[in-house]
This record gives sequence, structure tokens and C-alpha cells, in this order.
Amino acid sequence: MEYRYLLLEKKDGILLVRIHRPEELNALNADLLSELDCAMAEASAEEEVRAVILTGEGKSFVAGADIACMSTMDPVEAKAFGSFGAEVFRRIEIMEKPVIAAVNGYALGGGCELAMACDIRIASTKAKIGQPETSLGITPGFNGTLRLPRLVGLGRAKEIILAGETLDAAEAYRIGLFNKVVEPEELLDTAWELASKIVSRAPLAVRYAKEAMNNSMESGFEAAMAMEANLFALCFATQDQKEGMAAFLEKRKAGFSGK
Ligand code: CO8
Repeated sequence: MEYRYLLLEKKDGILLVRIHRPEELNALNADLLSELDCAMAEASAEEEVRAVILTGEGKSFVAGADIACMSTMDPVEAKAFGSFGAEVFRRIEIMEKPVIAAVNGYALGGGCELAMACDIRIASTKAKIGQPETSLGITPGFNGTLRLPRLVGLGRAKEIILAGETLDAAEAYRIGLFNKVVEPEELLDTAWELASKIVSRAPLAVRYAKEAMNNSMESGFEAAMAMEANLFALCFATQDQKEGMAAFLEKRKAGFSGK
């Protein structure tokens, strides 16, 4: 598919998706959200893609949902737009392949929510992240009220969302919202290095581990225990489990097939 707002690059099992809507600091309108949804669905379907890195072009990762578009919405339109964005982000969160956000600049409102839907967040020292919605007279609408408390704890999430705060990269790292902060010129290399490391592991084990962790945050302890046990057992039906363990015992590097 031809994309208007996304630039895609694929190499060594990794898909780099750059959000490119420079005049609006990569603000999310419905078309951009649809393109993102489509690119992620393609990445899910393509066997050669094993990890995705999501970043923004210019000084912004994503400066939020498009305020100009939202300004004239009635409640029905707002609900449809909010639900659509939330569904797109949910599909990213639960896709079978790992997604790393390389947060290069502003990640505000919907931008923070998009970064949180990714599995891991690597940020540049120039990144700024937060949920300024209450200063616009709205609540977060792409599930920031669900994911921020899970990532940083309820007290800190309430402080950020109720006060409409924006954090610098160091503070976001301190509270666990960013996994790592690096100089801007090192951002993509760092994200790429991490993605490469993940890609070198057994793909099904990576997929099941992600599924188990997502599930553990969303279900009761006993149900999560059962899910982990099942996914763990499922690994023993794969060639990669046999190869990984044989390689260890034979003191050689494993060659995984993804089967
Ligand atoms: N939407 C639309 N346009 C935007 C947005 C945005 N979110 N952010 C920036 N822009 C535009 C500006 O209007 C400006 O356009 P123009 O050149 O035509 O005036 C251009 O981008 C450049 O922006 P600035 O001149 O403001 O650049 P600065 O470097 O001075 O400031 C900031 C950068 C701090 C990022 C500033 O642009 C800003 O505060 N932006 C808004 C950030 C924000 O509030 N984001 C949250 C939006 S609400 C949201 O995301 C809710 C998600 C859930 C929605 C559910 C729907 C129902």
C-alpha cells in the first residue's frame, strides 16, 4: 500500500515505521491512524518482519490527536474517533511481534498513548512526554487512563493526567515510562540494536512471552498462571525449543527457524 503519512524501511527482519506529518508535528488524524493500522497489519502478516520500530520524523514523535479535527466534533463523532484510535493502539499492543517506540521528541496526549501501546520505549534526551488533555477540556481518549497507571502506578498517573503534565526524558525515565534515554543521534541505532537482539531470539518464544506478560496485566493471578503454564508448554511443541536447548548443550549458537 502507498502511504501518505508513513515512511517504511525494512532490513534484517526489522520494520522501521516513521510517522511523517511534519506541518502538524505528526498529530494523529483518522487517515494517519488508518495508515498506521494498515502498516502494522502488514507487518503482522509478513513472515520476514520479526520486530517493528515506530518513530516520528522531525522534532515530534506524535504531538497528540489532531486538535483542529477534534475541535468541531460532537459527542458521537468524538466517541467514534476515540474508539477507532483506541482499537488501533490495542492491535499494536497485542500484535504477535514486538514493537519498540523510539521517542524522538514530543509524545503528547495520543502520542504518549501510542508510545505506551508499544512494548518498549527508548527515548532521545529531547523527548517530552505527557497527557495534556485536561488543559484542552477533555480526558485522554486512546486509553491513557488504562495504560499510564499500569506503567507508572496510579498515584503518578493521576498527577500527570489530572495536572496535564509534560515530563522531560530524564523524569519519564526515572518513573519507568521510558526504558532508556540516549542522545538524539544514537536513538535509532539503540532501538535497532535492541530490536536485533530480540529478533535473534526464538520468534515463538518471544511471541508467547509477550502474550503472557500482556495477559498477566489484564487478568487475575490464577488465570495468568494458567496462561503462562500453557504458553510455556506450547514452546515444547516447537522446533526452536529443541534447537535452543540442543545448541546450549552442544556449546554452539542456536539457529532458530521460527517453527
Ligand atoms: N493537533 C493539531 N495540530 C498540532 C498539534 C495537534 N495535537 N500539535 C501541534 N500542532 C500544529 C500547530 O498547530 C502548529 O501549526 P501551525 O504551524 O499551522 O500553527 C504546528 O503544529 C507547529 O506547532 P507549534 O507552533 O505549536 O510548535 P511548538 O514547537 O511551539 O510547540 C508543542 C510544540 C508543545 C508540541 C505544541 O504544538 C503543542 O502543545 N501541541 C499540542 C499538544 C497537545 O495538547 N496534544 C494532545 C492533544 S489531545 C489528544 O491527543 C487526545 C487523544 C485522545 C483523543 C480522543 C478523541 C476523542
